[in-house]
Amino acid sequence: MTGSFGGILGVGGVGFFIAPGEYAPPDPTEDIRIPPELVAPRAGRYILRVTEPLEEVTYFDQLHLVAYDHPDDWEIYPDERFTGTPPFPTGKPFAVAEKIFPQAAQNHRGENVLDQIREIDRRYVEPPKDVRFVGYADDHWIELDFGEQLQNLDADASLVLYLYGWVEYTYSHVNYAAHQAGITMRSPWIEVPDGKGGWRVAMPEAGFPAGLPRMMTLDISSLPIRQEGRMRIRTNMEVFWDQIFVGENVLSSELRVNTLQPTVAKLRSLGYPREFSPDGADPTIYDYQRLDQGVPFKNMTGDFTRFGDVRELLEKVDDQFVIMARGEEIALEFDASKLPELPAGWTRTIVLHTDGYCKDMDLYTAFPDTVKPLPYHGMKNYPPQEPAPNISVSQEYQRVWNTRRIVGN
Ligand SMILES: [Ca+2]
Ligand SMILES: [Ca+2]
Ligand SMILES: [Ca+2]
Repeated sequence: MTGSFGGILGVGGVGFFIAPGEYAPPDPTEDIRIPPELVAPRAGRYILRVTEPLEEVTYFDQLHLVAYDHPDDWEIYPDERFTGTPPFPTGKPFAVAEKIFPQAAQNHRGENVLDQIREIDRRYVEPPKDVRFVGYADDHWIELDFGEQLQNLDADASLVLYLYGWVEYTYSHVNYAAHQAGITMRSPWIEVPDGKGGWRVAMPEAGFPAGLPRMMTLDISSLPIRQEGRMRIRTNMEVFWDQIFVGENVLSSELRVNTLQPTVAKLRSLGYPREFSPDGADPTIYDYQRLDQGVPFKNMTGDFTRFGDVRELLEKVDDQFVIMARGEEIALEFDASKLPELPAGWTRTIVLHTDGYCKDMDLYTAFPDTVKPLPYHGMKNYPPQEPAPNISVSQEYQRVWNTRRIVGN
């Protein structure tokens, strides 16, 4: 079976305009659980394609699979979400055995939305969009009531909130315009009852799903919700919630973890997978089987990584990147036979671990027309204010690998 799931390294965006003189700090790592139906090995190999269909440059520093072997009544999801500021999520696994769904859910207009958040089915709790600014919405919330279900949970067990959804990303130039209009984006936060019939902020930064549909996770052990079981998730972002539940983290030392480095990693030209909607709903899905070649995108000027075997560049985090342009892909294969046999009653969850950055060509993004300046892990933010350490190593890497000059238009 083939299929696509989208949007890696949204968290590693560099030069993204927040306010004049202020750019969002990138989080270079992302751990993405690959939907089990998409990752069944074929002839003993996991085969993946990492594509770049957007008008941007991607800098991949590291890329491998992590195989989590566990009892088959667990589901594993990494600690992942988009947070605007550090500390960034750890990427470590959470395990859920019993999903606890809200008994009631309503939106900011008081409408019952329980049905929309029960299943992952592209039926969402939808935001009241602000039509002037892509990615922005009016202040809104979803109110969840778990009833008494959380009261009898082990008081020491950590509690995790699972939110499956997606966001309409905004752009640097939209942030600029919104800033001019006096509007500030506020990413989701969590409120709990204040004991006086109102609500108070209990977690000012909850994060959001990093782009196209995926599960974000959030440790809410510290939230005072076990007694009353009520909380609100509130924001003015254009975010769509598809499924929401909580679960105790049942992870134990039983978990077995193995890492698989790619046996094949080839950088090459691809084209642009066509977008479609199977049901008329957003977001569209990329169809890898139907490619367009001519897309009226601009080019970023700079030295990109030469085509061919790039395994060496993806092995470790060393600021030596696969620098990839739009319309290109990395074709990856992993040898599944290197993994141990699964005990009876166990299953395997595959997570793609990536480390790197990306940069778009928006007019208000920092250095939107050039591959340089190259990001590096020690930088405080982008654009880096100091030159990268080990400049001679970096120059040698660039001389050897980045021999494919593209000139912008
Ligand atoms: Ca991360
Ligand atoms: Ca590297
Ligand atoms: Ca749904």
